[in-house]
Amino acid sequence: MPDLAPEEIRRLYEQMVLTRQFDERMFKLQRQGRLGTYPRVAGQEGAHVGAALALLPDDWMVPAFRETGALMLRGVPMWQLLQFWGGDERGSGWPRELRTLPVSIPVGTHMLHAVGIAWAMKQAGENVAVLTFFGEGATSEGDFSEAMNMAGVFQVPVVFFCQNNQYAISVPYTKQTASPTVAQKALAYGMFGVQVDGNDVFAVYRVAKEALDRARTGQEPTLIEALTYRVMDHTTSDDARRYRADEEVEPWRQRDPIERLARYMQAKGLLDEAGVVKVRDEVDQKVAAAVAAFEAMPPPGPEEIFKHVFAEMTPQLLEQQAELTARLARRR
Ligand SMILES: Cc1ncc(C[n+]2csc(CCOP(=O)(O)OP(=O)(O)O)c2C)c(N)n1
Ligand SMILES: [Mg+2]
Repeated sequence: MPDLAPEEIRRLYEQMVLTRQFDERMFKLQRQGRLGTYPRVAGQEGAHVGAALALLPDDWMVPAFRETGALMLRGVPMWQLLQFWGGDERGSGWPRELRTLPVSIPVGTHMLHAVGIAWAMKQAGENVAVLTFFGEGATSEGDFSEAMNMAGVFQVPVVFFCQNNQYAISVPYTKQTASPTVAQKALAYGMFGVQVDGNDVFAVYRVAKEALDRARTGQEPTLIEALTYRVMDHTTSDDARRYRADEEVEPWRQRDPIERLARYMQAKGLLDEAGVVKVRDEVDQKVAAAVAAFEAMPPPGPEEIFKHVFAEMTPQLLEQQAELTARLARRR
């Protein structure tokens, strides 16, 4: 057991339930046509929330796309995540002080950014660590190899956190790699690799904390493989029943990380039936408030298309922007 006070365990539980219910709501909103494609995280909260819990405020987080709970724990507002998955560019503009990069849809490319940030932090003499998330499928990308290699050679304070959920869309682990584990890939790059039960939030928190401490104090990178399972479809555009049987999924549902945490807390007298209902109701209200805030926001104006594309706009684009703004002003 890691060193967590009862109050911290209760907050962790609330955070995981919040992640689950928000994820569920995102799915429903997508089905109502109010959001775009969304990758569900249900069943993987133990892995990514547990890891993000070990971050300190000055550390950096570089996510992939299946870490909704980690982003929320880091302080990204729910309304902004709704904006992002609703296709609104403003949804990735979260506060810079969160030291959290935007969602990366391109598989694996962000791992290089994580190494770059870690290297920069080392150069600057800042004792902070970088935590980057990715799936097991991403470890077959060249970017993974380049990022791992550079981190090993330059000994930068980065923690590579793989949520091995057994699938990359329809491709199962055994068709993805001949390596028996993801963790052992660390060896080839001269770094420490560790495998952990990704549905045990305490175990994840402990290994992530150890790795982040090692990064901060010893400037050593680590690869963590959290074993978990994608109980849902790949995204809302997928139907996993077309390539896997219910019998395969069911045992993983039994290992649900939130249920496991709740059972532990009940055994320790930290949670009872009334507590479960209370948390669910409070979380429901938070999610409802976030959805209401999201829906009350006016859509971005057409002139917004010029933003977030170039660091410095070209003279021609500036001219086009002025023209469009003038035309819109005339119409309004
Ligand atoms: C560079 C790139 N190639 C392909 C895709 C299409 N794609 C999206 S998710 C995905 C599978 C990713 O699997 P994994 O890394 O295991 O993450 P998971 O979806 O299981 O969380 C693929 C191939 C993409 N987004 N980017
Ligand atoms: Mg995967």
